[in-house]
Amino acid sequence: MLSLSRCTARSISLRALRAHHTQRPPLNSVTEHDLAHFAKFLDPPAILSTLPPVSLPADELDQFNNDWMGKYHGSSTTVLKPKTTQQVSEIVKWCNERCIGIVPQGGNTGLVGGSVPVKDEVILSLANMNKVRSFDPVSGILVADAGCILQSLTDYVAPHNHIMPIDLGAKGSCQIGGNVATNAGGLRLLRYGSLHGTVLGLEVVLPDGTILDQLTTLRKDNTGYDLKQLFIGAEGTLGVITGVSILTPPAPQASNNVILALPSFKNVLPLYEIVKRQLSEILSAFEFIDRTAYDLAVKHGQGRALSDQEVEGAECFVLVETSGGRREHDEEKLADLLESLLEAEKPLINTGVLAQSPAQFASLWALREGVTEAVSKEGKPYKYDISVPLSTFQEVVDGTREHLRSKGLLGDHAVKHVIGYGHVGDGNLHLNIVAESYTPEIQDALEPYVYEVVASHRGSVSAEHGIGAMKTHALHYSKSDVSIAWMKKIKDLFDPHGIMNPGKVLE
Ligand code: FAD
Ligand code: 2HG
Ligand code: ZN
Repeated sequence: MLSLSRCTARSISLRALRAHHTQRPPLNSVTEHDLAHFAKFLDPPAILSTLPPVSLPADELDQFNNDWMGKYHGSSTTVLKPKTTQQVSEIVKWCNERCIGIVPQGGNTGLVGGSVPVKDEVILSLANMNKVRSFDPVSGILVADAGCILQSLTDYVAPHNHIMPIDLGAKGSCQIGGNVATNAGGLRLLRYGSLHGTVLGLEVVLPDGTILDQLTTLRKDNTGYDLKQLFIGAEGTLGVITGVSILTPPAPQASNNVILALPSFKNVLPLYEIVKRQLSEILSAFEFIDRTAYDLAVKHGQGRALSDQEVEGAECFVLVETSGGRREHDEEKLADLLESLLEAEKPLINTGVLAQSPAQFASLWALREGVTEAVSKEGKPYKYDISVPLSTFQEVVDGTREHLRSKGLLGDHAVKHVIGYGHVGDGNLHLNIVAESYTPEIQDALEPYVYEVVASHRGSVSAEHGIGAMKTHALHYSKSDVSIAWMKKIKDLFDPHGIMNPGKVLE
């Protein structure tokens, strides 16, 4: 009976179909027979299933089937939680032979629907692969299981005076494997660059179950094609990342931050130029939130509100962080900057609020990092994570608001807010449309409108969150037909049966 559902039986026709990546045969559902196989090498607690003999109630799988925003919903019957790379390999090999789709899942904090099934694929959770494998305090090179939570790695390297090169609001839940799989950007990219640079090696289980061991700890290694780069940002469509080797920078001896209140968005760019010039090597973040984003963060208890006087007349805010080697030196530079900004003939800022203690430092950051959380508490968010020229940030936000108004969709019972925030230093705008509920009318008004705006600026439809299930149809706004055709060839080469995270990245 098993051989009937094995996709190997269809390999001849498959070969003909491979040229047409989208026409693969359908994937199979998990059966009791598959569970019996998994039980040969996984402990009972590692198999969560609504199927017999496990027979859990469906709601026990809700946290795995539904995404962080409550926007994307899968209907998987089975979640597997392996503890070792070998177990991951056994699972993937079996699923490949049986043509069962697999969704690798980290902390399930992704914002593009990539971490939950589109149908009933098996969810392969990395949560039980959470050990640090090695850390060298001299080089700062950390090797860890993919399921380690980002915050726990930050805590692990801190006593050795190192920090992770990546930081983001989801750090308490997201996993390093998920960060690598999405090539997450976050709040430190301006200083430490992207994971394409800081990840030194990966261990990956390929779609046929082969373990690709590239977990090296070398800073320099020019030995032909750098295969690991393919898995950074592949969102689980080419294999399961099981181990990560990453370069952690030394912890800065001094960190400061300040929130600057600006009367107009027009001032952001000239301000960025001045801040870059004056702070030079100690500038480590330049983040922006517009007034509505700030108000929502305050309304939903993210960070400490500034005083009425400090926010009066502010159209937007910029958070500047410095990280350097000598406290007095950095504080002097920041104080000089503030003085020159406030005393300028035509000041670009209304005021600046400087953190005076670690608690205030964290509170100012919370105002920026907490916007995502605040938006989710306020309503249902439509999230566009785009790269466009800095000079167009405000135009894109205002244009979207006007567009929705012209469609009669702005108001208490449809779209409540259109907000902009993000990583100015990286040219990355987060355009969030906060609605009362997800509706086809709002969806149709936003797309392709937003993507056409992005394309008109030769921007990217995904600056850092990825494509997931949300933007497969929009990939062509940022990638040429030739690029997409080569991406499909790569996908087919690694995963001819299309089992790895089906329906994500590529249609
Ligand atoms: P998941 O959400 O579980 O998965 C994301 C994708 O990666 C899926 O396609 C999944 O299949 C794949 N995947 C996960 N683990 C593996 C693995 N081991 N092997 C192969 N594929 C895998 N993103 C940013 O870029 N910058 C930010 O500043 C940022 N801030 C955020 C703030 C908040 C409050 C939230 C909720 C999200 C934020 N995100 C941000 C988005 C998200 O946190 C990141 O994309 C994060 O890297 C996802 O990690 P995760 O472990 O939760 O992965
Ligand atoms: C951030 O920069 C994250 O805060 C999340 O990338 C952005 O929620 C969003 O749209
Ligand atoms: Zn971001």
